[in-house]
Amino acid sequence: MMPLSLRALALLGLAGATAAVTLSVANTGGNATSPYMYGIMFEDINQSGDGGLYAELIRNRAFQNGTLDSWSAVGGATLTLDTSTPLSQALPRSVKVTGGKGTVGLKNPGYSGIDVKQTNKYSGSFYSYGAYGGSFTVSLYQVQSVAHAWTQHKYELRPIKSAANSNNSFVLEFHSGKKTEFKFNLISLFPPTLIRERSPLTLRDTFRYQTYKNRPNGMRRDLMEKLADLKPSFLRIPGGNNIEGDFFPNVWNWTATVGPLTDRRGRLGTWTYYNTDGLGLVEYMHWAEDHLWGGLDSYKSYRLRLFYDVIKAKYPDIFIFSSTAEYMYKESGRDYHLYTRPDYFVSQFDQFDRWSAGMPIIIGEYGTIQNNTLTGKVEDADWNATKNQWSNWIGSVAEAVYLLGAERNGDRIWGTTFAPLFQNLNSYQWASDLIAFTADPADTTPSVSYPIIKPGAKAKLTVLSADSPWAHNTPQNKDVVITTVNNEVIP
Ligand SMILES: *[C@@H]1O[C@H](CO)[C@@H](O)[C@H](O)[C@H]1NC(C)=O
Ligand SMILES: *[C@@H]1O[C@H](CO)[C@@H](O)[C@H](O)[C@H]1NC(C)=O
Ligand SMILES: *[C@@H]1O[C@H](CO)[C@@H](O)[C@H](O)[C@H]1NC(C)=O
Ligand SMILES: *[C@@H]1O[C@H](CO)[C@@H](O)[C@H](O)[C@H]1NC(C)=O
Ligand SMILES: *[C@@H]1O[C@H](CO)[C@@H](O)[C@H](O)[C@H]1NC(C)=O
Ligand SMILES: *[C@@H]1O[C@H](CO)[C@@H](O)[C@H](O)[C@H]1NC(C)=O
Ligand SMILES: CC(=O)N[C@H]1CO[C@H](CO)[C@@H](O)[C@@H]1O
Repeated sequence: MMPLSLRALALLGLAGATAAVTLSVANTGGNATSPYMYGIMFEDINQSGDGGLYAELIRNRAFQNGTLDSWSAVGGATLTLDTSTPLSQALPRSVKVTGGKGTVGLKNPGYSGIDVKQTNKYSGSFYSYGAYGGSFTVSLYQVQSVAHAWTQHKYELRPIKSAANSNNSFVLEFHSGKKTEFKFNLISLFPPTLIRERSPLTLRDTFRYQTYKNRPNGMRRDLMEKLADLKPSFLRIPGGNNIEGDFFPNVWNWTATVGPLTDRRGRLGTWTYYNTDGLGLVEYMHWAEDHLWGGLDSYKSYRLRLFYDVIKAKYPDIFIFSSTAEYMYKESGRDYHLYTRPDYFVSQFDQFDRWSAGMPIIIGEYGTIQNNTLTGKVEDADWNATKNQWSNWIGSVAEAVYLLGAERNGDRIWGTTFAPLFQNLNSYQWASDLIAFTADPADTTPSVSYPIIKPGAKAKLTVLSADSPWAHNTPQNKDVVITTVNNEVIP
């Protein structure tokens, strides 16, 4: 852990030569800070899970929402949804390909495209039903597809050249012959396995864009590396509103998100689209193992009372946070959210000083969503007005001030997570977000709120001493100039 003095120097810069801050730092006394201060919050909103972090490249791979959305026919064939021969109980629908002449098949554009580079090697699989002795061209290989059973086929793809951009589709084709009916399900494609690239200049090898830690059914490597770089101390999953669904049968039900993909029926999430649940509890647990040394389980509070006693009786070590700041039950912690304007964040620097001590609070969602008012009046966000599309420095620095106000209340604040985590630039409802991305990893870009979190998360304070510039006893009228110091080139 970095001692306070170094950290203070890293965060406190001088605004030119106009303001000087003299720090004298005592290394005794002071209040302990929370070891969990900087975490991450993930919610599948606007394709940040399916189509984002979850590395599956095929959209609507198993027709879970009951439509053929994203699929189109090739070679004059007809595509229909078929339920006569379920692949499994969880995946009852498949696509039936009929008619057409010569080479027929089906096509999928992925989630706003598929990144195709010559150096990549992809791996995938699909199930087929129907007698066939020919070859499918996804890659060339002989298949043994049989008449009255589902057969799984695994394949690898190695592009012969790179595409100009990531607006590419996946096509699965075969020769129609006399066969008039053929079914497919769980048509899946994952990013390359291991890619080694040698730089012609440095002759150094780099490995890139396989699934993170090379896990099957894994996560996008570029996005996970951005998260790992934050050294988060906890992970808040799976939401956000998305844990609830919009009505009861659609709640996130972890038991339906484990097991082989053929057992995952998926569900309609809160943010208008179907969640495949390929990114399920098992995958979340791997994620937690990868990044964390502490853990957090978050449950919706409307059933807090019901859940609390049952969970605590069985798992006394689990600490339970309710998902609202208004409601608390027994020893539960609270989850407080603030999406607002820069000046309002700054005005709330002392917000938690006024809350009672010893109540663990997670600031489970925060972020600047609008600019300051034109009149200069300090106002909270206007939920009727549009949100900023991008974060900006005024907002991010204001968030830093707010975080320092939280950090100095280590007896109240357990941890903080910026939200939302990801912005899929081809499809988003909420801005601004921490990390923007598209199908092409070269587009992955952290927002200016990212370097705000990184130094704090990397060099966690253990004790906030009495003479820290953001300790409680700092006179409110004393000028403290806070500038962010960012010596890193953020790609
Ligand atoms: C299925 O998904 C597509 C695209 O995500 C959407 O347009 C359609 O409304 C969904 N249909 C149902 C029945 O959920
Ligand atoms: C992607 O390609 C499709 C046609 O395959 C085209 O309609 C669409 O405009 C393209 N999108 C972009 C962003 O280039
Ligand atoms: C959750 O999923 C399991 C397994 O699919 C099922 O048995 C159970 O009824 C579901 N619970 C709810 C509340 O939907
Ligand atoms: C908010 O401020 C940023 C940075 O000054 C500016 O680029 C953006 O246009 C502003 N947004 C609105 C909605 O005024
Ligand atoms: C937002 O809109 C609602 C209903 O349209 C209205 O009642 C409310 O006063 C508006 N809020 C602001 C801040 O304008
Ligand atoms: C330590 O916490 C107490 C209680 O919140 C507060 O009164 C005191 O000023 C804090 N000390 C520092 C150095 O922040
Ligand atoms: C799939 C999905 O939720 N798409 C939404 C993402 O955000 C855009 C912009 O707000 C909406 O138009 C889409 O419906």
